[in-house]
Amino acid sequence: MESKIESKYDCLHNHLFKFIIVGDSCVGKSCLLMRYASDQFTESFVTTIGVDFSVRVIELDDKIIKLQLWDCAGQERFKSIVTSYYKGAHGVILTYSITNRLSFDNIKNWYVDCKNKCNKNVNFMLVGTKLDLEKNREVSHKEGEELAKQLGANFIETSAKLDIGVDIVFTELAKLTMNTFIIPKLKAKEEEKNNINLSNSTNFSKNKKFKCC
Ligand SMILES: Nc1nc2c(ncn2[C@@H]2O[C@H](COP(=O)(O)OP(=O)(O)OP(=O)(O)O)[C@@H](O)[C@H]2O)c(=O)[nH]1
Ligand SMILES: [Mg+2]
Repeated sequence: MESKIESKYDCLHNHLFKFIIVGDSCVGKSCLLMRYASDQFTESFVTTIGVDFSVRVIELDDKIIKLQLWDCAGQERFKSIVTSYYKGAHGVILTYSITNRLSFDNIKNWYVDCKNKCNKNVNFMLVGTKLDLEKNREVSHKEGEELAKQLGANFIETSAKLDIGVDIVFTELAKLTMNTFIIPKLKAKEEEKNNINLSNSTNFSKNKKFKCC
């Protein structure tokens, strides 16, 4: 019964995007996802074992997009399991906590890992979490912006606790994915169709001329 419902639900989307969320342990990856997927937040810390998975369906440019969201554990001991989930990702959410300098310094390592193992055209969002803890800030907004520029990523600071900027992370990444992976394919298909029509009409006029003579 459950699989029937799932397969019916699967038919309802136009596109499926796979996003992974990576970064050091305790930066707030699971909380970001929990806020986005089920509008909840918890103060207690339960470290992710391996990977967790959520789904959210959104509408973008009149299309239904199913977002497959993979929450990757930040702890080093899960690294080899986690990296096996990078394959096929359309988007990467690189997370650090604005209250933790080391998590920011480690972003470059997460970036290199993903760059090596993900799709060639994968898009990156750099996300500074725990914006509500301004008094404990160790990484300035400007530093975040500069790193994002270096990595060719979009940048935003968020608070899962106060629900600030969370939706933007995912909708921006979905828009980037649409522009990188979907629109070029649709344009190529359209061009191919036009070329076929054009060559058909040329053949038709050639044939016509032949008959007349
Ligand atoms: N104040 C505040 N705390 C947050 C926020 N997001 C997460 N936290 C807290 O940070 C801790 C770690 O959050 P998680 O989301 O479990 O961290 P994680 O990055 O998934 O960690 P791993 O699963 O070990 O990789 C928890 O105690 C959360 O309550 C936030 O926006 N503001
Ligand atoms: Mg987690």
